[in-house]
Amino acid sequence: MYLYYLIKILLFELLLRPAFCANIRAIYLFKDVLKSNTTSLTTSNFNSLIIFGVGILDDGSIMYYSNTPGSTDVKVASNGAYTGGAALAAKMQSLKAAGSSVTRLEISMNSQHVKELMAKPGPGTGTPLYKNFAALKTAWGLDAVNNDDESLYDVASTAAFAKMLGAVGYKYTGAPYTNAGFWKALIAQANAGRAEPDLLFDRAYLQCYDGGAGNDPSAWASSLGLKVVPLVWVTNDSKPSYGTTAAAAKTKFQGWKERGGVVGGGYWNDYDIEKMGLSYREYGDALGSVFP
Ligand SMILES: *[C@@H]1O[C@H](CO)[C@@H](O)[C@H](O)[C@H]1NC(C)=O
Ligand SMILES: CC(=O)N[C@H]1CO[C@H](CO)[C@@H](O)[C@@H]1O
Repeated sequence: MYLYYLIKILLFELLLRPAFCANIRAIYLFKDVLKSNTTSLTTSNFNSLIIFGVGILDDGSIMYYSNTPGSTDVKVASNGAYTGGAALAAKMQSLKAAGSSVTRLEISMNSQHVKELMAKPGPGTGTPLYKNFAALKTAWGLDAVNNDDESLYDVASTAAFAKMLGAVGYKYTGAPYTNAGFWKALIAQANAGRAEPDLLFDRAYLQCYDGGAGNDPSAWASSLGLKVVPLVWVTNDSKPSYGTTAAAAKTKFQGWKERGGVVGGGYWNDYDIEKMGLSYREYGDALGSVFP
């Protein structure tokens, strides 16, 4: 009898628990990846890295904006080819290499030029934009594109863009802090005709700091029809009132998990962790203890 229960529990733990137990542990990389402590970043319990500061130009080229003192902006894809250089590609590829806890790499971008380019020349496979995203995906080993739209909020063109990226082979995600109506409509259009685990828009990283400080992840999950990944801002000297220590983050994540509707948690951002002399490991382990 005892053995029977033991086997039953073991089977549950091994086979079923991973499916029930969501465990996204994310961090946004605001700092130039070439200047970050990626050794520490990839060995601190995070499984999802989101590279901030990617943007599109009017000809469909893709930029990586540095956001870091002493760094320069780099055109990373143009005319259908990767143009970001071997060192940057090697660094990106290293983030998911053997020994890393990271299994998913996303790039995060705003909505600039999306509407114009979806109108003309459109989302076709022969367009510079399509080819540039395909080249960048291969060069950097990317899994998803994260939409950090905080201004355009145009459902039709954004859904067309998301589907184009889906055709390239990306997943699509969002970083909402407000305008749940937009995100709900976008998710519905992007995921039309799809079901788990084949959703195109498969993650919503919900900003729960600054403009989104009052957000309730559980309520957002209900209105979006998709469980969310709440984000908090690490200790920072820019807006200290939104700064969250690793211990405080753990308490917040635990509370949100108990209320339901969340599938992990994450942080804004690596730059501040390094600038403030904080520990990736402590922040990663705070997530690990709530979302193992
Ligand atoms: C990266 O972080 C680790 C852990 O905090 C530290 O031991 C190491 O010296 C750092 N490396 C660099 C290059 O700053
Ligand atoms: C991501 C971000 O805005 N970080 C800021 C934290 O505070 C420092 C100091 O004010 C800024 O330089 C960073 O940009």
